[in-house]
Amino acid sequence: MKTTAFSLLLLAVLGSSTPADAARYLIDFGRDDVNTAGGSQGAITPSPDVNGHYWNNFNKEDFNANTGSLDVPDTAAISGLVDDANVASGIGIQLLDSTGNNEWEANGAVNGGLLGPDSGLLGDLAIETATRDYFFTTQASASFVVNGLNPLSTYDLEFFATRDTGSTRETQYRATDANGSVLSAILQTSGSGAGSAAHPNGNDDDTVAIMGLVPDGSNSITVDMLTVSGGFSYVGILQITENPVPEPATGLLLTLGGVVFAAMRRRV
Ligand SMILES: [Ca+2]
Ligand SMILES: [Ca+2]
Ligand SMILES: [Ca+2]
Ligand SMILES: [Ca+2]
Repeated sequence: MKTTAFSLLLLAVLGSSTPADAARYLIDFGRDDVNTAGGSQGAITPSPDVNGHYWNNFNKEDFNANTGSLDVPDTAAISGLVDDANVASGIGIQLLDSTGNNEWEANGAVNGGLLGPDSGLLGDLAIETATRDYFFTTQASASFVVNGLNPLSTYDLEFFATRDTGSTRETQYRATDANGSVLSAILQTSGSGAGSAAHPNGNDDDTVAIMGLVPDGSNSITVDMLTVSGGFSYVGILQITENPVPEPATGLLLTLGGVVFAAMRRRV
């Protein structure tokens, strides 16, 4: 899996202090119109997948069953996400109707979603039912909230999106966390250079990540999806990694202090 150099640097820094058992949540944004005559846009990602991982599906059809309509209600939400090992959580995702415009729509493979994803390029996110469909906006921005988070943890958000088409399109993902840090990353979904030789006009080889986010006072992180160029922005897969809080350093110091103190006393 390719990520930005910035993300890799952060990953290297964070990796030194992050326990190996960080929980990961996989969310497939898209559609469930697999039985539609004339070609279907999207499909549910079944769990477990071929890698043994469990997914959460955020499908347009769960909120708008008309397969001829792309509209996702702008207040749609999912809750009770499971992690990739099928452990339940209180985490949810709430779309926001921030402007009163039609912010959220959904589509898929007939309109540039990725079929036949390559695990050599996308790692274990290369699951066709997840890469083939997506949520998108034609607005300047569309936002959602990740809620039910642990205020003591930090979170990394990694995004995959694609739309195979000739025009250059870029999506920026941005979040402001409880410390006031504004973190963002831009992904080219479409146009020349978006993908590998197999899909030169559609991203099939990149994800972007924003890392180390601290939930706000409502145990939430708000993500803004910004249309940087080309008139559309997209989200096809969101991966949320919850980094457990490292053991308090003070506890370790106190323990060491106690050991040193005891040893010194025995010498007296
Ligand atoms: Ca909508
Ligand atoms: Ca899907
Ligand atoms: Ca998807
Ligand atoms: Ca790419």
